[in-house]
Amino acid sequence: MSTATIFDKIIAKEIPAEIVYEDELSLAFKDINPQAPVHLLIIPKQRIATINDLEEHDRELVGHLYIVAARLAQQFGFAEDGYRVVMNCNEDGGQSVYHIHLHLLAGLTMGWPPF
Ligand code: DGP
Repeated sequence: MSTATIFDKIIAKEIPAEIVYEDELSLAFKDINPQAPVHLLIIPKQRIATINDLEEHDRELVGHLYIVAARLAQQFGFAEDGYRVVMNCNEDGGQSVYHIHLHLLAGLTMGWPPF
């Protein structure tokens, strides 16, 4: 079992977050340190530390996170202009919270590659 993170406290509503979507499997909220005009985090309520820890039975859950991201992009009105969805993994990938999360970034024209 992985170690609890700050995201468990957000899921439990023990600390505040600007929640923009919630269902039985997932939660989406504004990133505390936004890297774009719109920067949302979409997380599973179930704690999974990194992409490396995903198992076959998580297939549907991960798909669900992407569908939530797409719906939020539509809802926030930037689906057509475009946006970026990214999941960082471990130190070199830039992960700082060890509870998987999709970053949904939008509201500007992004460059590539991201380093
Ligand atoms: P990553 O570096 O990929 O693990 O992204 C973690 C993100 O989580 C980072 O962009 C900042 C955000 N974050 C960390 N702590 C909090 C918090 O307490 N509240 C909110 N809303 N976001 C947080």
